[in-house]
Amino acid sequence: MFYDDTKVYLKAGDGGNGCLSFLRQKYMPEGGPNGGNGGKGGDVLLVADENVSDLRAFHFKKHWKAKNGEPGRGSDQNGKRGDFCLLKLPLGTEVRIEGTDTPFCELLSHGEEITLLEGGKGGRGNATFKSSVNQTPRQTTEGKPGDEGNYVFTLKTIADVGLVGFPNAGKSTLLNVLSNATPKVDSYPFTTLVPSVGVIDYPDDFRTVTMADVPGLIEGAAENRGLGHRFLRHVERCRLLLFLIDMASTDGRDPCEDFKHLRKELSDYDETVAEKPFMVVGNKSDEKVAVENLERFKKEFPDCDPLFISAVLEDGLDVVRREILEKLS
Ligand SMILES: Nc1nc2c(ncn2[C@@H]2O[C@H](COP(=O)(O)OP(=O)(O)OP(=O)(O)O)[C@@H](O)[C@H]2O)c(=O)[nH]1
Ligand SMILES: [Mg+2]
Repeated sequence: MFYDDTKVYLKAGDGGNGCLSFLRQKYMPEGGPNGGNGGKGGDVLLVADENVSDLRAFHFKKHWKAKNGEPGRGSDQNGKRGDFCLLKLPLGTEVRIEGTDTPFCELLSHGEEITLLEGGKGGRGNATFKSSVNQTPRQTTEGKPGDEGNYVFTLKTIADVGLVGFPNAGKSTLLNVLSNATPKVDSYPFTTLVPSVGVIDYPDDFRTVTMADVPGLIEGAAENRGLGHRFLRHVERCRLLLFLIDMASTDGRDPCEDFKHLRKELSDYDETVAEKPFMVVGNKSDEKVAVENLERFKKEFPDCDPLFISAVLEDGLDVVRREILEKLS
């Protein structure tokens, strides 16, 4: 299983109460006030960690609390600060307050840290109330409660290019031959169930580009057919979409219809995703029927200018690599 969204309840620590105390020593009947302050409650911190791949930790444990500050004690001892609670989140996590639509914050680069909830302030001990007119104050204050709230974490993969296509179009095969990633390839639909990201190396340009393989889309994904379209959140951050079209009519499908359906599913999901820059690549050029289909496709979508490749034979990949770089720069 891959966990890419979850709800959590988070609570920062309460501040410790201030202490009411007076010095009591032999031969010092009038010892002054010596109640210490309460410690501050621990904060709830979020940190982006590249070693965390999904949100499973928060799926199985939904309540996370930082420690309370300790109360102050006599002899002017201040209470200890409460320990913070540090949540390690995968890169690309978006944090929302439950019930709101706008992201509260997002964690994009390794090591980025955010204080989400502040621990409550510690209360004042009576020693702090001592003044020239009040030598024996009996006042103290209570510690303040720590912030709390219900939050939604959503993981949105970070990659430059997102692969979009029907199941079995060859998306994983293409990522395998273009990048260092090794997603599973097989002839049944929905082989890919979790997004994976590969790095495409351009040694001559001293550059790398990241590409995300996401599960296949089908017509009606917006109405939850197939795996639904929730996986499209993993192309939301991509700057370029690569539509991979099966030109060999595998499973009796039609490449022109496929392309129309893919575009419609994207619009149904989110107009801003549908309007992203894109390129079209026809796959399976090694199959006979692919050539005819390509011609038909070009006639139907004259502005598209699809590239034509065979991912298994690794034919035509150089042009794809070049076009990706051009479209990204
Ligand atoms: N003939 C031919 N078959 C290909 C080509 N590329 C991929 N295939 C085959 O198509 C099938 C599906 O390939 P995948 O890479 O798993 O397809 P996918 O788009 O990742 O599929 P899902 O993960 O199910 O969405 C496999 O049997 C591949 O061997 C190609 O260029 N030519
Ligand atoms: Mg796949």
